[in-house]
Amino acid sequence: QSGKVALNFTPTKEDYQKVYNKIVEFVEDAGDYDDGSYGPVLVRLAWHSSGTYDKETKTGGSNYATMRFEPESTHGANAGLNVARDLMEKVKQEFPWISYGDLWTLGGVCAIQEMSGPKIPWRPGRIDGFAANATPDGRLPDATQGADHLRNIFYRMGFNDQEIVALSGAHALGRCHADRSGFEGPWTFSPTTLTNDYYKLLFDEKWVWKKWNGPKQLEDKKTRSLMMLPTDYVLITDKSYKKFARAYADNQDLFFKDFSAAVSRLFELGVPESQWVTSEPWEMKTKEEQEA
Ligand code: CCH
Repeated sequence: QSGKVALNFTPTKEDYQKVYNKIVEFVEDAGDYDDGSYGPVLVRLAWHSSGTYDKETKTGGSNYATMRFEPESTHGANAGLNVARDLMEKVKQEFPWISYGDLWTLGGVCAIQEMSGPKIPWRPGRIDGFAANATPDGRLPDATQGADHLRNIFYRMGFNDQEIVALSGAHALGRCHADRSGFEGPWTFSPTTLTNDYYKLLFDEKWVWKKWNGPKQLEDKKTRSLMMLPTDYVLITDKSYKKFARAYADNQDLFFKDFSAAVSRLFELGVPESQWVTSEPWEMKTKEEQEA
């Protein structure tokens, strides 16, 4: 699994594009899994591997891919991400020269772009670390909490309110699983396509507390088939968050632009400048662009 890989060549952008294309194959070959795509869970893996960053101590982040190690791999927040890590392991078998941090973040980039999202500028340079680099539990957000908790967590990574709201739009994708987080259900009607529907639904639907034995979550009164976490709902109750949520609900292009910038930065957290192989991040080509 770890061990040194003899680098008898310097990978180029084309080599990383080959990895990207292999990830596309695996994402699409999901059969009955969830909504027919591994895309959302790959986005969650990339985010949880990056979102442990602490700007004060400069620890955590995507550099060392420490989620490979216990106890980080078994932190409650990471429940279910073994699915995504196992999938990426298959890609790693074919491209043993790529670091896990580069592979996981490229997986997130690929998933977002292939699910109709914006281009996410990305560059390689992360290195594999050790179990000693693993981060303590509690660095990722707790969905049962409120606006101040989100600020504590995301300010620690170096993000502001606007970026918190933009990043949260990733919840247009995927769903909650009772056997992973305890929560249940998707946020939108199109969980494998990135849109600004997450913000639109927050404003347009009436959200009521779900009556069930699980953790506190909201459901849309009309269809009762969609969900919001307590931390999602604060985006329209907190005054500062709300103005950005409104702007993204009204303008998908603005959301895509801000989402792209924030995600690109998120995936680079914790990587020393000297490690990047290029000063300008790359735009990887989508499958569609290569077929055109
Ligand atoms: Fe998230 N997220 N997330 N999230 N998340 C969950 C699922 C996804 C929080 C809690 C949860 C971001 C921010 C937050 C995704 C991307 C992002 C789940 C369900 C919980 C709980 C897990 C399960 O049961 O499978 C909280 C709290 C925050 C606070 O801000 C950010 C930022 C991103 C990415 C930029 C994606 C995608 C999913 C769906 C995963 C899947 O398997 O479908």
